[in-house]
Amino acid sequence: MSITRKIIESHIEYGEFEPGEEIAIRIDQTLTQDATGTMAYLQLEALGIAELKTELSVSYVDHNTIQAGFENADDHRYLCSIARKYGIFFSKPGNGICHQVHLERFASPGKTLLGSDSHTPTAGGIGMFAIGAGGLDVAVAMGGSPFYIKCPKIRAINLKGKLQPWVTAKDVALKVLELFTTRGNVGYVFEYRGEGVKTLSVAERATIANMGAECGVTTSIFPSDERTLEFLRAQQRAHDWLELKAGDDTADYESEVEIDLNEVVPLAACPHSPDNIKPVAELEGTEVNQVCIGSCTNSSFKDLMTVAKILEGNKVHPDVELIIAPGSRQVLMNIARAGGLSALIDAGARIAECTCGFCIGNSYAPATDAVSLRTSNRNFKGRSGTASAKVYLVSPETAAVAAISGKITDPRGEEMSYPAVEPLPQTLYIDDSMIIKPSKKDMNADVYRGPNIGAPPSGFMPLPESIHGAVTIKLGDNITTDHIIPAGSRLKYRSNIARYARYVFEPLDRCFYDRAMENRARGKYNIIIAGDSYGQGSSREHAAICPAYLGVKAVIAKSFERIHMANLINFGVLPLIFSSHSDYDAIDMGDELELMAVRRSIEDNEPITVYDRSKGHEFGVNHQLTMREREILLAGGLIPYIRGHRR
Ligand code: MIC
Ligand code: SF4
Repeated sequence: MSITRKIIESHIEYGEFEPGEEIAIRIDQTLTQDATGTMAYLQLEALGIAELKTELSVSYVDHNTIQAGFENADDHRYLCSIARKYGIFFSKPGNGICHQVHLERFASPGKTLLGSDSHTPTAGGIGMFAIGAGGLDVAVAMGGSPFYIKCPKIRAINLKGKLQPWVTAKDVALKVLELFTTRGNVGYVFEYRGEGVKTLSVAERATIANMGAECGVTTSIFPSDERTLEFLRAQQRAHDWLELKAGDDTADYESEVEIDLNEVVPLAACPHSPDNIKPVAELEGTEVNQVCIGSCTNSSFKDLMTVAKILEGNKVHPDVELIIAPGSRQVLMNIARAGGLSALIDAGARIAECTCGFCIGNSYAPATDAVSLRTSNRNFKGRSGTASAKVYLVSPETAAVAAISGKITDPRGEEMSYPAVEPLPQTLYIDDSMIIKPSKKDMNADVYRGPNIGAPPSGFMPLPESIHGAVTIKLGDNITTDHIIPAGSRLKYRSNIARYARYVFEPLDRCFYDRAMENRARGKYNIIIAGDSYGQGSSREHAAICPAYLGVKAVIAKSFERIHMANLINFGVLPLIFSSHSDYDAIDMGDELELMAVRRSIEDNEPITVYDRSKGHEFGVNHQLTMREREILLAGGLIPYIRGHRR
C-alpha cells in the first residue's frame, strides 16, 4: 500500500478508499495560527462545543505580531484565554512559525493533522497526513467530527540520486512547481518515494512538502525512516517515531514521475507566481535590493547556519537590505549557540522576530519597484506589501550569495566550497517555556474579549429558490485569496468581519465594496465571475466570509482550488463552474443574472440554468458537489447545517 492509503485507512470513519469519492477521516491533531485562529475559536464557541476530542490541539501566534495598535494584542489575549478554557497548547508570539514549531515539537508520523493554514502539509516531511483547511472546519474537527474530503488520487514522485553542492530542497520544491504548476492538482496527494528520499533530512523534506501547497494538492507526504528517527531523537521525541514506508506494489498510484536529484539546478520562481520557474543561471546579473530569509519554507537550523557560513567574514552589499526571520525560537537559540547568529549580525543582517513577518507582507515591504529575493513560498503580486515590487523565490543559498554580491548569482559559481552544514547540531538545545501547556481544561476560565474581537458570522439563510443578482466583478485566471482579501496591513481586522469586509478585492478593484454594498441595499445578490483556478493560495476563510457578508451568493468560475471551494460552501456561497468557456467570454461586469430554480437544481444534483437578463441569453453551469456539500449549501452554510443535524 501507499503511505497515503495506509494512513487514510487507519483513520477512515466514513466511506471507502476510492479516489474521487467522499470520505471522512478522524483527526488526531489540530493547529491554528492567530490570523485564522481567532475566527476558528469564535466559531467553536458559537457551535457550543464544550470539549475537545482531539489527541492534541495547538494554538500558535505567529502571523499578527506587529502590534501597531491594540488589535493584535487583543487577539493574542483572546486566544490565550480560550486555550486555557479548552485545554489547548498555546505557543506565544515569538516562539515561532506554526509549521516549524509543530514539526519540531508535536508532529508524529502516521497521524493526521488538520490546520487552519494552507502550509499545514509541512508536517508531511515527517510522515504525517497533514491538511490545510478553513478555521470552521478545524473548529468542527476539534469537537470530534471527522474531516470530509474527496479521497485523493496519489501521484508518486520518485526521487533518485543526490543533490549536488549548492542545490537544495527548495530547488526540488521549485522543480515540482515547474512540472505541475499551480493549477490542475486539486484532489491529488504527492507521495515521495525512492532511493533519493533518504539523502534528505526531515527539514529538507518539510521544505518540499510545504510548497506542495502552491501546487494546490491536498497534501504531500514522505516516508518515516531512519532519518525521521534521527530528527525525533534530537527533539527528544523518539517515542513518537514509527516506521512508515510504501510497499513495492505501485497499484495505488494514479501516476508516477521521477526526479533525478543529481540533475536539479538552482531555480527561482520569478514574479508573480510560484510556478514561473527559471534557472538562477538565466537571471544572473539582475540587481537585487532586498533579501529576506526565513518563513515556514526555509528557516530550519541547517538553512540559517548555511546562510551564516556563507556570510561569515563578508558584509551585506551596500545597496541590499538583508532580513532574517528564524522559523522558531528553537532555531534561533541553536544558531546563537553555534555562532551563526553573530555571523549574521556581523555581516549586517537585520534580525527579525521568529514570525511570518515579511512573508505575509505586514512588515519589511520592499521599496517601490524593488527586486526582492525571498526564501518564502508565495510571490503573488502585491503580497509583499508593495504592488510594484518584483519578488523572486529562491533557496537560502542563492539568497545569501545575492545578499553579498547585490545581484542574482548562480551559487554554484562561488569560489568558496559549499558549507555542508549538518541538519541539526550535535546537541539540540530545547526549551519549551514559550509553549503554555494546558493544565486541564477549565470551562469556567474567563475569556478575554477586547474591542477588536467581533462576533462570528451569523444570520445564515437557507439557499433561496432562485438567485437574482448582478455581476459585481469579472476576474481572470489564478485569482488568489490574497487578491480576494488582502493580508499585510489589513490583517489586524481578521476578528472583525464588518471592518475587514471593506477590503474585499482591494488589490484588484477598490470600488468593489461600494458596488457590493449598493447591490445589497437594493436587495440584489452579488455574483463573482472568474477564470481558472479561483481561490489559489491561503486557507483564509475570510476570503469566503467577507464576500458572503457583502451579499455574494455565487461565484461562477472555470475551476476552483480545494480549500477555497470548501470555505465558500461552509459559508453558503455557491461555487459554480461554467459548462462552456465561451459563456465566460460573453458575460460582462454589471450584467443582471438570474440563477433559476437554483434550490431545486442543487437538491436534485442537476446543472443550473443562468439567464443573463442584460444580454438576453441563457447558459448552463455545473457544480462538483458531494451530497453533504449540497446539504450544507441548502442549509445556508456549515453552521446552520450542524445545528439542523443536532435538532
Ligand atoms: C499565507 O501564507 O497566505 C497565510 C497567511 O499563512 C495563510 C493563512 C492566513 O491567511 O491567515 C495560509 O497560507 O493559509
Ligand atoms: Fe506564515 Fe508565510 Fe508560512 Fe503563511 S507561508 S504560514 S505567512 S511563513
